[in-house]
Amino acid sequence: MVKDLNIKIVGLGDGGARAISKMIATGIGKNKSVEFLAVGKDENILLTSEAQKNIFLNRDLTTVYKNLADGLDGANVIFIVAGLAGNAARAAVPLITTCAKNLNAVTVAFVCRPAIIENIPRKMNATHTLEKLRNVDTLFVVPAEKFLVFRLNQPQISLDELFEVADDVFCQGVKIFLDMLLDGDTNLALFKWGNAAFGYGEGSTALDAVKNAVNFPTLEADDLSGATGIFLRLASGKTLPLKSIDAANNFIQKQIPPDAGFFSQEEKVHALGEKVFASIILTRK
Ligand SMILES: Nc1nc2c(ncn2[C@@H]2O[C@H](COP(=O)(O)OP(=O)(O)OP(=O)(O)O)[C@@H](O)[C@H]2O)c(=O)[nH]1
Ligand SMILES: [Mg+2]
Repeated sequence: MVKDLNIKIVGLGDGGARAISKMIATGIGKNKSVEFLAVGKDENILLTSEAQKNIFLNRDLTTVYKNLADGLDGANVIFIVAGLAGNAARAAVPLITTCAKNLNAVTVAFVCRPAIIENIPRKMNATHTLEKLRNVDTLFVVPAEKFLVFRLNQPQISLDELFEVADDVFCQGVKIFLDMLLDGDTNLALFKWGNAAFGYGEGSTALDAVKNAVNFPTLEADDLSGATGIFLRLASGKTLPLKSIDAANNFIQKQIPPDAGFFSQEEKVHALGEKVFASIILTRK
């Protein structure tokens, strides 16, 4: 059990740095002990980064490792946010997972696979880095094309616009995960989910919110039937009637294998008002 969570969120490369800047701008993690680090080789991106610590990536990996170890010191949860195909991810992921091991920290990665139109060296980087990411405790991989589904009404979307969607979706994913890490005693061993996916939905009832969450574009149609475990969090400003929570839980439980783990948690958050917000983290083989 961990009493005081110390969370570090590391953005790797231009993509990762942009994603964490958005997290900082939208106030993610501001009521928890969260610190942001940006790691990259583009000085312009690092100069404009709002992260508490910016680590310049160069060929001197010993110094980079030392800077990372300094930046990550004290962490018990480390998030990695990156475009899988980047050179920053390729260089820094093994260093971060080594630091995490030394700190005995739980590692959670949110990464996007390169878009189909990206070049072959980048795709090879992605394959290489994905292998290294098998060492993390929880891994969310979203293919870039998935982000198109969030903008079906915008057929002329550019690659840059697509990555803006990616940043928003990663903000949402990190927020979901942080919300599930309750303050006070947290059994971090529970947050080692392996190959995972997340979904998010809102509604006027718990059931509506859950239905929307399972239809979140990052989830596949057969994700529930193949799930090994589900974590569901329902949050609302109003007190949810037990019957409504039951309906939401049942909706999920009847779609997952009988031996899949199912955990659900409710939280009253005054600022949320009348709406119900459902977040799902799903684990799969
Ligand atoms: N989430 C997000 N992903 C991005 C963004 N821009 C690019 N990507 C994706 O991330 C991958 C890595 O790109 P960068 O983040 O620029 O990589 P880098 O580490 O700076 O290294 P280089 O490969 O040298 O550019 C790309 O192949 C894209 O798939 C962005 O703004 N946000
Ligand atoms: Mg780049």
